Amino acid sequence: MENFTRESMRKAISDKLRLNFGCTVEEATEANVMKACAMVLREVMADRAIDTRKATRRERKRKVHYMSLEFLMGRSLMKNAYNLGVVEILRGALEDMGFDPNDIFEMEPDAGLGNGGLGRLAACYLDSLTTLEIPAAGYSICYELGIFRQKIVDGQQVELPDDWKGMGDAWLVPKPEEMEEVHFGGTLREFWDDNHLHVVNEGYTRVLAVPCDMEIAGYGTKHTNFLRLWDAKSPKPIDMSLFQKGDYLQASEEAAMAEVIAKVLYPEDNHYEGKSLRLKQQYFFVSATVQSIVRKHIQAYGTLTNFHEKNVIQINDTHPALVIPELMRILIDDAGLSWDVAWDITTKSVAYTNHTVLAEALERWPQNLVESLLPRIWQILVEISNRWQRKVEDYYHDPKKTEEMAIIWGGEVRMANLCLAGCMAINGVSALHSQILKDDLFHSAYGMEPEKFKNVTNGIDHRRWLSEINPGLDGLIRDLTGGDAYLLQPMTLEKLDAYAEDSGVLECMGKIKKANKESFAKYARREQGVVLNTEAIFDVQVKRLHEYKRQLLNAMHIIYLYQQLRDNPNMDFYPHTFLFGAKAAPGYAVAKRIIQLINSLADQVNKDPVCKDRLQVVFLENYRVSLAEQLMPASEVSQQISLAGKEARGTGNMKFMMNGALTVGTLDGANVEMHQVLGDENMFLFGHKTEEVAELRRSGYNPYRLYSRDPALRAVLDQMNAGFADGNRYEDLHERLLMGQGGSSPDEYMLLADFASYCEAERRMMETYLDQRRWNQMSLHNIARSGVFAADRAIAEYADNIWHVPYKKQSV
Ligand code: 26W
Repeated sequence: MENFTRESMRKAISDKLRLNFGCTVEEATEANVMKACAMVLREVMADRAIDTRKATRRERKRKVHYMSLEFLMGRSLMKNAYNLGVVEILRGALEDMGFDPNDIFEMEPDAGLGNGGLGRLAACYLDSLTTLEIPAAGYSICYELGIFRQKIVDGQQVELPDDWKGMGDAWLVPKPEEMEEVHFGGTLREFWDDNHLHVVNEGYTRVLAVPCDMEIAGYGTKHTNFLRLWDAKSPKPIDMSLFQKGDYLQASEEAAMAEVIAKVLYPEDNHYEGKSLRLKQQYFFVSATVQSIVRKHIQAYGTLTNFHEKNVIQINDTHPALVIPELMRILIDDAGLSWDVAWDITTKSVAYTNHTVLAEALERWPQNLVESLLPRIWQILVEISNRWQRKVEDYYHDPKKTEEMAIIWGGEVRMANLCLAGCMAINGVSALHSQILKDDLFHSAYGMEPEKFKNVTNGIDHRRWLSEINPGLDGLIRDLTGGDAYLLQPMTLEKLDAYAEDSGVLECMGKIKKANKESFAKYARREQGVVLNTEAIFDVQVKRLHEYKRQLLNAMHIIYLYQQLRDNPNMDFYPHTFLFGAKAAPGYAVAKRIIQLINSLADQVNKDPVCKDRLQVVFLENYRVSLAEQLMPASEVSQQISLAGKEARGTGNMKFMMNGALTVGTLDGANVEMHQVLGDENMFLFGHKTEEVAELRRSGYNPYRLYSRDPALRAVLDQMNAGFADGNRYEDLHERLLMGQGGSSPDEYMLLADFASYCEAERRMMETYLDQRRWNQMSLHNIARSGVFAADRAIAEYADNIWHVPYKKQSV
C-alpha cells in the first residue's frame, strides 16, 4: 500500500472496473466505482490477513474471539482507506477519473448490523484490537436486513427494510470451504461404550452456516483481523423425489429454517422479547462459531486440552451465552473429555461483559423452548444448573440466594446467571455500572466469587470519531500537539490544555465549529430538506429512543422555553436549534408516541412567527452511524440526561466530548467519569444522583405533588394534554407521568423530579454560551481530556486484566 501513487491507484481502480463490471471509467456508475475501490483495498488487506494468520500460528499466540449478535460497522471505504494511509491518494485518483470523491463515499450503505451502543462498541473494538496487533476475530450473523430504515410520515415513525447487501457486500468474502453445520431439534439416544456414556442426537434439522468474512485493517500496522459473519443456507434444495421416501417434510423444514435465520436483525434494544427465532439465531451463530474455533485449534495443536491457553472468548452481553453449553458439548461429546476437564477448560475460556441493568433487558428463555429446540444443550444446562446450585447452597445455606442465583428456575433459563457460573470474568462498562453490578444486580454472585468482577470503562475509536470525521479539528490538533502522535497515543490530547488562554487557538476552534455547522446544514438540507439556522446553538440528543434516556424531558424543556417566548415575545433569547435523532423499537408504543410528540412540537414551533430565527426543533430521520459522523463535529451541546443508575455507560457522550461539544447531563454512566476529568466547571450537571433516586423511591415518589406545586411544570404538562397545532394531543403521555398506566408506576423515570434542575442547567449552559471565549475554553478542555476514552485504552485493559494477551505498546 505504501507504494500506491495517485496514478497507480487510478489504474488499479480502472482495472477492477474492467475485470468485474466490464466497463471503462467513462461508462462506470458511481456504484461501480465504489465497489471497485473496495476491491483494490481488499486486495491489500487480504494479503496482510494471510501474513497475520501465518504469524499467529507460527508464534502460537493466544487468540481473542469477540462474539456479538451486533456489529454496527457503518461505512468502511473511508475507514479502510484511512487505516491503510491512502485517503489522499484515493481522493486524488477519483478526482483524476472525473468523480467527486465524496459522492463515491456516499454511495456506500451503512452496514447497520446493530441497534445502538452495544453494536457500535463492538465495531470500535475491532479497530483497536487490530491496531494493537492482537490476533482477534469478531463473530456475528450476516443479516440480510440490518436495523430498519426509519421514515417519518405525518410525524410518526415508519419502518422500512434495510436492504444493505446489494452495495454493502463489497467488503464480504464468502468462505464456503469453511462452512459448518448446525443442528436443531431431534431426539437423544444414549448408550454405553468403553465405560463411556455416549449421547447421540437423531432426527435433527440441519442448517448450514457459511462464513462471509470482512477484513479489518488496523491503523499504523500491517496486522489485519477479520469479522466473520455467518450466513444460513439450506443443506440441499428441496428434492421432489424425497416425497416417495417420506423425507420431504424434513427437507422443507431445513429449507424454511435456513431461509429465516439470517433474515433480519431484531430491532429491540434493551428489551427482551423471548421469540423462538431469536433463540435460533443465537444458537446458530454460537454453534457455528465454536465449531469453527475448535476446528482451527485442532488443526494447529492436535488437541483440545490446551484450548483455554490459546483462545479466549469474550461475549458481548448474554446474547451469545449458549457458547458455554456448546463448548461443553463439543469437549464432552465430540472430544470425549470428562465433565470436570471440559468445565475447567470452558470456565477458563469465556468472559462476559454486561451492558445493562434494566430488568426488562435480561434474557430468560422458556425452558420448554430450549428443551425442544436444543435437546442436548438443555441436558448440559441442567447439569450446569444443578452443580451451580449445590455450590450456592454450600456457600450461602440460604434458599433465597438459591432462588435468586439459579440458572433454571420457574420454567425459565436465566442467561445472566449462566454467565456468572460459566465465565472467568464479568465486567461492567463504566465505573458506576460495575459498582451497581457488585452492589445490586449480581450482589450475591459477587459475594461468592469477588475476584471474577472487573470494570472496563468503554472507549470509542477516536481515529474514526475525531480524526477521520472532523478534518478541521484534526488539523488544529496536529498543529498544536506536534503532529499525528495522538492517533496512536490518545493521551497526547492533554497537551491542548496548555492553550486555554491562547485567543488565537480559541477563535480558531470557534471557526472550525462554525464551518462544521454549515456543512452539516448542507447535509441536512440535501438529505431531509430542512433548513437549519446555523447562527443558533446546536443542542443535540441522538441515541435510541427509550423512556429511561428521557428524550421526553428534553421536549418538556423545549415546551417550557416556547411558552416563555410566547408569553414574552420581546425577551432576550439566544437562538437555539434542538436536534433529535432516535429510532424506537417497532413494538415500543410509548417510544413511538414520544417521537410523534417531538414532531408535533417541532411542527408548531417551526411555524410560529414568534420563534422565527430564535427557536427551532428538528427531528433527524433515520439516525445511524453515517449521520452521526456528520453531526458530531457540528454539535455544540450534548444531551446525556438519563435517570441516574439506568444508563450503563452511554458512548455517544464521548463522541460529542471529543468533538468539543459540552455536556448537559446527569451523574449517570460515562458522565460520572467525564465529570472526574472535567470537573463541575467544564460540564453542566443536574438532577438526582443514583442514591437519591433510590431514596426518593423508598420514600414514596409523588409526581403529582410536583405538578401541582410548580406552575411552569404544570403549564408544560397541560400543553401536552391539550395538544399542538397539528391537532395531536398527548393525554396518554400526560397520564403516564402523573398517574401511571397499565401497571407502570407514575413517572417511572422521574422526569418531573429532575425538571426544575434540568431547566436550571440549560439556563447556565446558555449563559455560558454568550461568553464565546469561555465556551471555547471549556470545549478545548473537553477535547484535551477525552484521550482516556479512546477504545485503544479500553482494549489494553481487557488485554491486561481479562484476556492476558500481549499487545503493541505505543511508547508515549
Ligand atoms: C435482548 C434484547 C436486548 C438487546 C440489546 C437487550 C439488551 C441489549 C443491549 C445490551 C443494549 C445496549 O446496547 N446497551 C448499551 O450498551 C452500551 C455499550 O456498553 C452502553 O454504552 C449503553 O449505556 C447501554 O445501554
